[in-house]
Amino acid sequence: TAAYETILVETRGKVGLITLNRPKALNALNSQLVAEINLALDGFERDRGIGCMVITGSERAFAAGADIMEMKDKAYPETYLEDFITAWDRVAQRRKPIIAAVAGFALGGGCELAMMCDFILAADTAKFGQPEIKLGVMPGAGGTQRLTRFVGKSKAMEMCLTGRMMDAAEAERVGLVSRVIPAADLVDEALKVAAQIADMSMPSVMMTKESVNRAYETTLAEGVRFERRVFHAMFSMADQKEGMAAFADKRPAKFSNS
Ligand code: CO8
Repeated sequence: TAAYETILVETRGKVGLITLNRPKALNALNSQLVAEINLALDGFERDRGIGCMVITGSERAFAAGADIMEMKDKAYPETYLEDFITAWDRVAQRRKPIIAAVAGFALGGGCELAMMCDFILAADTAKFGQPEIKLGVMPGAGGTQRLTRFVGKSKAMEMCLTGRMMDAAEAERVGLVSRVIPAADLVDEALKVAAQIADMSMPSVMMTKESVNRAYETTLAEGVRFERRVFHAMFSMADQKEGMAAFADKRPAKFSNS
């Protein structure tokens, strides 16, 4: 069991829960925290008993961005040589689903981390923004790309150029978050949704995630072809037989992940 210093890592049944835990810096994402998230996700991905992960922060902040203190004195060759930020991409490359449960500030790298997850559940207190422009830089962990795909050019451009924050209601209206939940219920609701996903056939869940993500990587025709190949392949799975037999028998399905 690894000793984590910047996050809390728990399992709740078939769900892996990661709570960002640098309260004094509003969960600013330093390199240690990103490394620890990756380590925790590595463990959950290896664990056959885990079917879904949740990443959350505190009531006040999901994460107020990359750690400005850590990066302010970096020079260009250093950022290039250490491949600054590239480790973050590993969150987006995971095969099992990850839900971001966001309360309070999700700014800069915090907003980018939430967007790397598969969907975002927002507390009514959530505030999203890409304020890097105010620091004399710009988003560096996918913000200019992912925010634009979520909310369209006009709103993404305005937010990245001005640093304006979006509240939870606006974020839901424009499709950045899937749902808004009263802050007091956020983590319980995220764990409930994650448990629901973890009870499905895990190969079906992972293939579904892979297929939805294809929509962002290829043309419609190629994406639909990819989906059809995967769909046909599912008829080789015991879980397809079980899921459909259970429906016919009017009983709950019991999936074996095979
Ligand atoms: N980095 C480091 N420390 C931070 C950060 C941060 N991003 N955000 C807040 N803190 C610290 C503050 O310095 C303060 O520390 P201290 O108590 O020691 O002075 C503590 O957290 C509490 O913050 P505030 O006192 O400022 O709290 P307020 O409630 O007054 O304000 C805000 C809250 C509005 C969230 C404010 O803290 C703020 O504007 N924070 C910075 C937000 C920001 O600019 N984020 C973008 C960062 S840049 C970025 O993410 C680039 C991404 C590139 C990819 C990632 C590369 C690794």
